[in-house]
Amino acid sequence: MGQLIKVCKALTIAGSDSGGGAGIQADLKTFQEFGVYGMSVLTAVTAQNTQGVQGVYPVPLAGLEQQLISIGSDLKPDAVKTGMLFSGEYIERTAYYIEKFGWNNLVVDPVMVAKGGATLLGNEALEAMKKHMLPLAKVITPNVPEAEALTGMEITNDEAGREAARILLDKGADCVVIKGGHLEEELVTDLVSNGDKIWELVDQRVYTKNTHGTGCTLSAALTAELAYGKTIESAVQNAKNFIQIAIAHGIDVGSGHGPVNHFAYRRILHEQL
Ligand code: PXL
Repeated sequence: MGQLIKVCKALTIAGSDSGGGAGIQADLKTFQEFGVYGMSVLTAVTAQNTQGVQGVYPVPLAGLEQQLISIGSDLKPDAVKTGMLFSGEYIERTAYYIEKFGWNNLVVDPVMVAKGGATLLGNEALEAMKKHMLPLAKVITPNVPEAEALTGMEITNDEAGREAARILLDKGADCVVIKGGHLEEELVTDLVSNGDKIWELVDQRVYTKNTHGTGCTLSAALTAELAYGKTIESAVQNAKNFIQIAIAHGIDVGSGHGPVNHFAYRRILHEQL
């Protein structure tokens, strides 16, 4: 049998989470749920479970570069996302190849700290993120602490969020999604701005400890939607719907923060959960 439909392809450039909830595991699971062919370039391996991060082991720089070249010289991703990039040097090299291969359907999830506080990006890397990665981004998806780190301003209310979004657009991203999950309000409001307009995605907060992989999963869903050629407006809304259901049906494994449920959306749509 031949190919039934046009296959869309998405690439994640990120770290591995041995626990399976975040990082490339979350990204590939999410791509699969959206019916998108997933590819991965690993930056680092983390030893991790629901209790936290026990170790971070970067892939040698030459290995990172060769993976990028292997993908770029053969497979043409329709959309690309970055997650944990480990260091300023890794960011600079990754940005170089993203630009070289013309991967302009790019979602940058500026991952800095894991839940529980483990550092996934060195402090020195902040400047590299601003200088090399933000100008290439179609969408950047910081949470509030990440948006604060990238803008140098405190974000405690809607007004400040809008100002931070403006600053991030000025740094070169085409669209900014500032995720409101860290603000501890009853309604979670994500602020989206593309320069022409600002809008909000609002949903009920789900009170659960099983939220591991939330950021990775949202940005992977967004990437999958962009791989299909969806507009930013519908891509961010569909990604939000996907993550809301994934959080609401979080998986209670391990003794710490369990992962969000990557298959919940499909099972709710098509089957019983
Ligand atoms: O959610 C951020 C994140 C990204 N990438 C990897 C992670 C985590 C959080 O734990 O482990 C590999």
